[in-house]
Amino acid sequence: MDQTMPKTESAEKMQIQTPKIPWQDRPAGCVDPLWRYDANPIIHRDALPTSHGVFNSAAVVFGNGFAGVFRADDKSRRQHLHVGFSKDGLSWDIEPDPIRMVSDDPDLPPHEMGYDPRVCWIEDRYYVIWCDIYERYPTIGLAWTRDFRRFHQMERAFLPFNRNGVLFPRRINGMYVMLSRPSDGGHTAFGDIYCSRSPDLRYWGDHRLVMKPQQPWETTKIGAGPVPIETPEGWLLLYHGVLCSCNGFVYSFGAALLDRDEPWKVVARAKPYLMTPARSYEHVGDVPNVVFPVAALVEPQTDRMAIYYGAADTVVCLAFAHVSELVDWVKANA
Ligand code: BMA
Repeated sequence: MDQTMPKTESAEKMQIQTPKIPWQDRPAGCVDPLWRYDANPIIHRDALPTSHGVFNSAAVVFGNGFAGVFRADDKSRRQHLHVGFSKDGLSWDIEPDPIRMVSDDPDLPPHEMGYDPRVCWIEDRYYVIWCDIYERYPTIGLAWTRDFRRFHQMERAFLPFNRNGVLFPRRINGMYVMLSRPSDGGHTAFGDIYCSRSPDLRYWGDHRLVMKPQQPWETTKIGAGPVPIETPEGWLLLYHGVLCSCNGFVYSFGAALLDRDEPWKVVARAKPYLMTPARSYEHVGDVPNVVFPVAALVEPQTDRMAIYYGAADTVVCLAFAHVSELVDWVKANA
């Protein structure tokens, strides 16, 4: 349940204090289950000297503060992963050079480009999962790290074409579990969320369909967002959904609850979206009309949740919610 502070032996020995996650109270008059940070965006497109844009990025608790893996597209429009650190989760130092992964296997085709990273603590280390560009085609890249300095590249989870791989933060009935979205090599005009299981994070099987688009706001395709959050009522999943308007794609996001033991089974799924592009920084940018949730920090003792989302494929933004209210909202709006 506690995703905010991995309880490693070394963390206990070092008496690391769990940092407070970013937070702002719900604004007066707001009746929505989720509200935006009033100083969005928190990371601007030119955060790096070489960046064309910084967006769709993941943050986790790390030591006394936070670490993140950021999507930064450079000025030749190559998509890179960069590591960053923060004391408060709001103001970030992002390394100017992309992450260089290491591997003991000389036969493993090296990671070169990738995007939309998620970061997940499982048992004793952090796993990074992203859309990897392998010989020009998208598939699911995986790596692990303990220190956000050395990233160990693992075998790619699937053949092309696949995107939006998201790991569950613990084994379920002994198996690692991943959500993903089979796709094509372009701006895919379809997409459902599938669940796969693995005994070792290398060989994946037991593929099951979880959800297909249902409502008009998500009618073109859907894909998992942040690492699912375990609640007594099921795994709380935020996911993006895409509508194809006469002016192109519109990316919103919604929420569902998945069964705790068999997470390919949907317990409840809200019909309305949770957030849709509605601020100028979500409407205007490289790709207009995109809100794309990638990470969620949770503070179980306060029920607080801070959601990192990319806006308009240009900047990183924050939104807030109470976990229990979101769960109630999903059930009430299913
Ligand atoms: C998807 C991915 C995301 C992006 C979105 C909207 O296919 O490329 O990174 O945010 O399109 O452009």
